[in-house]
Amino acid sequence: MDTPRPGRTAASDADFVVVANRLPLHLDTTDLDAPRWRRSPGGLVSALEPILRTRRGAWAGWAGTVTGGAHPALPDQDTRMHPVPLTEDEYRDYYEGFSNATLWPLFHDAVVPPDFDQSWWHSYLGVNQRFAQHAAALAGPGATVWVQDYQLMLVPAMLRALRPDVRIGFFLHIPFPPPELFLQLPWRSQIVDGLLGADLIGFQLPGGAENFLQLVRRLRRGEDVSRAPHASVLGRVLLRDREVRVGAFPISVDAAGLEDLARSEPVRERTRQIRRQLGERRRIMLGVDRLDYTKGIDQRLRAFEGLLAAGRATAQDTVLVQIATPSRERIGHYRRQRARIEARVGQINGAFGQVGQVPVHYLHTTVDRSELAALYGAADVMLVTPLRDGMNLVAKEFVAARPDLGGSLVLSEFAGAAQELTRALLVNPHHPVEFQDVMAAALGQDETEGRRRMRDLRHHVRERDVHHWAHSFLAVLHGGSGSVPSGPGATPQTADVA
Ligand code: GDG
Repeated sequence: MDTPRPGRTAASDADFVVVANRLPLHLDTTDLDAPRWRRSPGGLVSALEPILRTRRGAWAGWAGTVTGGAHPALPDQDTRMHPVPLTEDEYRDYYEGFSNATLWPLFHDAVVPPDFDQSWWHSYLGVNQRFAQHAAALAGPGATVWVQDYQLMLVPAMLRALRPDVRIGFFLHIPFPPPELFLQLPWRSQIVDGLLGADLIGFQLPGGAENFLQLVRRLRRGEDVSRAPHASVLGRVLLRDREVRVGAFPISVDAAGLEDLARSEPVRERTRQIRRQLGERRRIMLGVDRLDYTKGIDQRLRAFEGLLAAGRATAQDTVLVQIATPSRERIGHYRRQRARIEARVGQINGAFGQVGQVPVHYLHTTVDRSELAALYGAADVMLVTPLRDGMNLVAKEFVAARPDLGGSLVLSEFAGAAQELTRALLVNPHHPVEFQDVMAAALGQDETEGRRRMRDLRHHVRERDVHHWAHSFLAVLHGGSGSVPSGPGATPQTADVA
């Protein structure tokens, strides 16, 4: 008999619940009198949607507005979506503060100094508790709950306290830092205890999983931590009453979907148009990033400036298109980063451009998915050069969008993707001379060699797509070893994840 528990309602019948900071929907308030829900497509949602559909699924997350007022009803096809409200203060303290000015920089090598603030921590605690309550209310008896990312690291333990019957997975999308960095965090033990509420903790890379296991050994001496690598699982933490598995599950993209888009006639026509507009004979370099200090946009611009200054490229023969998507704009480090980048673009165009021909096209905007695919198709060189990145989906999207085998990928060693995409041209973005050399090598790459590399990269991305990622995580969460057959034909393993 199913006994009522705190936070549960009569409607709590979902078999599979995703808990993420954001819903894959947002409220479009362009018309303030008639706000409307719109879909925010992305890799995570395309991987999880089939599972949400075939099992009684639900997704709990913030809808992206702090209006506080009542939301309009969700469209019929989206009734599995459950908005978790945030107040204006929580947005500032939990989201901009603790999540993005404490955890984000700390977990990215402290590229900028993290701020530690007690009131942000309190807000993080309160919001995590609310997410745990929503998840507890949605989950049916014995359901599977998959918690996503650094904003919600306390949810696994909070949820377990409310609902010991559910199976809990946690996946971290950003890097997990070495213990000596993590230990700076004043609330380090609470975060580790929060994560250990899960049955399976997934990281992007084996290195992140190893960092976490080492940390647990240091912080919780009584516990038995064993390293027992088997497929995706790298180790286990034996708690008094249960076991937590720790593994690496590199995320990926909807490769088939992107390839279809890239092959569509409107996208191909737009690619040709972009090439004509930028100059048929010019080589096109492309960067696509959220405007974040971890993405290395500034270093990339400086390397390009170096090439121009040395005469290894000119505005007549080369152009760099940089899409910088607006992100976290109220946070000081982000505002300063934007100012630095825009000043650098002005400087480069001022020094090396001429009327009608500038070397850098900088767009501080979000473009739609088709435009993005067309840009990927137009690029001779894709520059993905973060200083630190959990994975980096842009690198994998570029590869998926090049069925013509054209274009070369310059990829930072410090992106998680570099561990898989070893046939890219790898670069240390901190090394200005090497950066310029690799850029020049990519611009001058022999076509046959480029096609060979692209074929290998594509083989990898198509085999290890986002469906493979979701199914291998869920297979381990349900007791498997994590070795799921890969490739487009191997998609839904619903028997495995049921
Ligand atoms: C975190 C981790 C990890 C960007 N501009 C536009 C646009 N995008 C899309 C890209 C890509 C996504 O945003 C960015 O993904 P990344 O992986 O590059 O970076 P983060 O946002 O930092 O993501 C990262 C990821 O989580 C997943 O686990 O890989 O390491 O930091 O999909 O295409 N999309 C459209 N217009 C744009 O202007 N349509």
